[in-house]
Amino acid sequence: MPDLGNNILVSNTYETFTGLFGTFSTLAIIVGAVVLGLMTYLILRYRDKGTSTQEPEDAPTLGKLPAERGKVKTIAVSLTLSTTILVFLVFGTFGALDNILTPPKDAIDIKVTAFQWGWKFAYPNGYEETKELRVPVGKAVRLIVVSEDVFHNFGIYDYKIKIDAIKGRTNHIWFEAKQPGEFTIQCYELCGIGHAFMKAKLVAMEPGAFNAWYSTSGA
Ligand SMILES: [Cu+2]
Repeated sequence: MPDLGNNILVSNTYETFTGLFGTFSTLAIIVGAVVLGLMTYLILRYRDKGTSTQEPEDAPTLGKLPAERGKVKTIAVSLTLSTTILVFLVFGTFGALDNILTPPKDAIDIKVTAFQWGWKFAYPNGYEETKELRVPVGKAVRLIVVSEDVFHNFGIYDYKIKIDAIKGRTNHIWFEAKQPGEFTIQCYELCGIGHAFMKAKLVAMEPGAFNAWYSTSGA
C-alpha cells in the first residue's frame, strides 16, 4: 500500500472522510477519557476501605441526583454543552456527506463496468480501456458503476471511497483528484477465484496532460 495521504491531500473524498474520522475519533477519545476517569475516581472514592460497614455519608443513591444546587448546575451545564456539540457535529456530518453525495453539474461521467475479474472504463468520447482509469486533477469525475455478472465493489483506498457494483443496478460515486499520482483501484467484494487480482490503476493527471491524452484517445 503506498504511503500516500498521511499529510498529502489527494482528493476531496480523502479530505472529507479523514476529516470525519479524525473528528469522531477525537470525540470518542474525550468521551472515553471522561467515562474511564470518572469510573476510576468513583471506584477509589467510594471503595470499601474495610473500616466500616456503613455507607459513606455522601455516597450517591441509586436513582437520585445529588441534591446540592452546585452539582445539579454542573450536570445541567455539561449536558447542555455536550448536546450542543453533538448537534453541531451531526449537522456538520450531514453537510459533509451531502456534499460528497451530490456531484457538481460539470462532472465528467465515466462508466465503470465490473466483471469477473476486472474493470472496464468507458469515457464520454467512446474510448474504453481496462487497465487504467485516467482522470484530470481539479475536475469532478462521476463514476457510473455497474456489474455484468456477480456482485463486485469498486474501491480506491487512498481516496477513501467504495461503492457496490451490482448487476441490474446503477450506482454513482464522484470525486475530484487534488494531486497527480497513481492509486490502486481494487475490488472489495469477494467475487470468485480472481477477486484478489481484480485491480486497476487510477491515474490522476495534470489537466493539460489529460486533455492531450483524451483528445487523441478513442480516435
Ligand atoms: Cu471481487
